[in-house]
Amino acid sequence: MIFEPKAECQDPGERRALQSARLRALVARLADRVPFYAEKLRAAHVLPGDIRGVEDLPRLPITRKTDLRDTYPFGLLAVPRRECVRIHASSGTTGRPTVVAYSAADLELFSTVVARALAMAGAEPGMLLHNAYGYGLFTGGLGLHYGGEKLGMTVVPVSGGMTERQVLLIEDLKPDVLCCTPSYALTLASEFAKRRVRPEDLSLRFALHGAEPWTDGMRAQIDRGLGVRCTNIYGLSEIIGPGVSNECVEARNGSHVMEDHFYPEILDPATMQPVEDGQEGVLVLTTLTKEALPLLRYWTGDITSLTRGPCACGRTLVRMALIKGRTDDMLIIRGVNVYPSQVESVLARCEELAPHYRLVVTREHNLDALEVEAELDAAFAREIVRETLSDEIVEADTQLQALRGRVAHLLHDTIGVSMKVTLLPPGAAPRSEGGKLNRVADQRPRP
Ligand code: DLL
Repeated sequence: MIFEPKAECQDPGERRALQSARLRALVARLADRVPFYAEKLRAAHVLPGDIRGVEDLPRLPITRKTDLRDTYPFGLLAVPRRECVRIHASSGTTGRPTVVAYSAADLELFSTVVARALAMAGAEPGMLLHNAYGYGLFTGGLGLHYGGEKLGMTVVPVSGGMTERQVLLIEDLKPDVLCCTPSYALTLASEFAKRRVRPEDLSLRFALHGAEPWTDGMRAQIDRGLGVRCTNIYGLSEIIGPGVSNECVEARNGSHVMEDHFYPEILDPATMQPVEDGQEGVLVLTTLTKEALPLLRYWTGDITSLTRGPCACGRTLVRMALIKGRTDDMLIIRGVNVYPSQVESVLARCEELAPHYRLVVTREHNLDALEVEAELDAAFAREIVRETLSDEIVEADTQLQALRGRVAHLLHDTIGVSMKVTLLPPGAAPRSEGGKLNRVADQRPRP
């Protein structure tokens, strides 16, 4: 089902006219209400009346996370703080969180775009939603909650963590739809496997995963492990939270961006110029309709590409590829750019490995070195142990060595840099306990 067919299936030319009108109004409002932007526009020699439409976006200044930090907590608001009805925040890796604020109209927009996302993922009014995103300052829990209610679903506000209770509620309440981080979906799948609950006996049919990068390899594991057809949900607090884009369950071939509200551009990080459709670069988003905290050309740091054209679901909204990583995730290993998601895709091709791993970055003689700790698949490990017990230790060891060599070879061939591969016993790699999972241990000395 399509939640807002008129907007989601609009003729692209008509939509562009709407986006342009909204952009003109936005620039005028920012110049008028937000001193930070008034100053930025002046410095860029742009008068609000100069902007004809989205084709003029490259003339407008970029907004970065540091701008939000520098004006912390409420310096970028375009309405008085008392007109805001909710605050969220995203915890950065260091220092203060980034604080964002919503007017009543913004919350309405938030639940509308999440309702659209849920419908894209296969959800329908009357279905039961098991919401395992964290409630609180994080936008995931409350975002999916109000979106689910808006679509007409029955929402179970479980929040993250306490896996025992999650599993019990899924077995007893029989939800149709699950939402949580992809890494936590794997935790839930292995908990069901431990209890010998077969995926086909679970009530779940659809699942929305996001808030952290994942790959098609992980998607296959989740589909199989939970008996669902899962889709990608993308978003960030600064823009609204979840619901900036979502894959449709029909095609699962790129996430439809709610581009009538959030205008996407892809920029080459070296030249800062827009790239062609299909080319990778950094996603930059402009909020076309937000009231309290509108942002011009926000640099997400997320690497993806855009595709236009007809989609099996009938929507005309532009699609973005799965996020490859963030510019600040990128590791430079002996001159080669490596994203954790590339390593993950390679590991997913080896059936002797589980979808759990850790990357350890160290520095030796001024060169970065990458060690991949890949966890053995439990069934494969059992097989090896059986062989060991039957006095075929040499054989088992040879198998492991061969596997290590094959994985290292595959990584080198695909990514173009050699990495040390260590095999971990089942259960040894970090698991998600509900929130975002950090799979990279950076042990390089701090500059
Ligand atoms: O993670 C919002 C969200 C909640 C999205 C629930 C999806 C589901 P922040 O905490 O502000 O907001 O983190 C935003 O997380 O810039 C990306 O780097 C990453 N991210 C979010 N969704 C995805 C995704 C929420 N589907 C940051 N794939 C973003 C890859 C994602 N990375």
